[in-house]
Amino acid sequence: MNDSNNGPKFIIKTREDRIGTLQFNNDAKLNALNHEMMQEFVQGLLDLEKEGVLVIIIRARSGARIWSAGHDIKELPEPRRDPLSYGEGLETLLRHVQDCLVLVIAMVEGSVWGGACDLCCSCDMVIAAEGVTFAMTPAKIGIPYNASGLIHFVNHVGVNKAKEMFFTAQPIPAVEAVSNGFINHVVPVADLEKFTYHLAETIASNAPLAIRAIKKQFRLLTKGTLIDAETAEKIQSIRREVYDSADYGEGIQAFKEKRKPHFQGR
Ligand code: YXS
Repeated sequence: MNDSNNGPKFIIKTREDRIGTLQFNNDAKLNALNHEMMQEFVQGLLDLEKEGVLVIIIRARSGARIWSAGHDIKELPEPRRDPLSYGEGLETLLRHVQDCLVLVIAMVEGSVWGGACDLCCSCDMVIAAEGVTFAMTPAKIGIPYNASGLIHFVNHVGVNKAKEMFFTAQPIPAVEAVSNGFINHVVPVADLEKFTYHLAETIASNAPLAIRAIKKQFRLLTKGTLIDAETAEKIQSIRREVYDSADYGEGIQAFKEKRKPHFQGR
């Protein structure tokens, strides 16, 4: 935790000239994204924007075994409440990253789980150290994920690879992630920081207004295909059946009790 008693507890915000850095600071819980941490993260993005940085780098501490274990499972809502609704912490965080006026780069060391993979997808670029893995695990826990999240993955890796990530919930290695377009570069861990900050400086040396306008256009163009109201309602009812189910509660309970879940399909 940060020393100062009233500063952020779970995020370390630093700035060097035009490059800002937000570092996860929740090692005891493998940088699992709890609500307080996500709020601090969003505040850090907004503060760095106000301070006039041109690029923000998101990272864990150097040498981290796990970059982030994803959403804090113990803070997921009880059954009958959408765990990924528009106003929930993770969704709000992902939109802030995508709507941030400056470029956001994920610098990844260690393994990445669940919603933290979507956080990487929501960044403008991802630079990973060799040995990094990405595991998309909602199906392991019983979570129906959500449409905007699925679009992130389809945009990055295409429908087939996105299905494989979600249906198997297995970690994919960085070398595969870079070949299918999920990440931009894989570098030796010793070069990760130098490579990422050099890339950030290169971007920061270009025209900020043009970069901002291009980022905004990418955001609008990658929101996914327009769907009619009925389809939107159908998607919501498909998802509701899952987070209303006994399986959803069982997945979370099994994690808390450190045992394999027994899904009944109801
Ligand atoms: O037992 P203690 O109290 O020491 O705590 C343990 C874990 O409970 C805790 N921890 C977490 N707590 C809350 N939320 C998490 N996501 C989370 N992950 C870990 O950290 C302490 C050490 O964990 P442990 O003993 O399992 O460490 P390990 O080295 O044996 O295994 C590391 C992992 C990451 C492989 C393992 O912890 C794990 O599988 N964690 C869950 C990863 C995951 O499925 N994340 C997705 C969360 S849900 C989410 O992000 C979205 C809603 S969704 O699913 O839709 O994508």
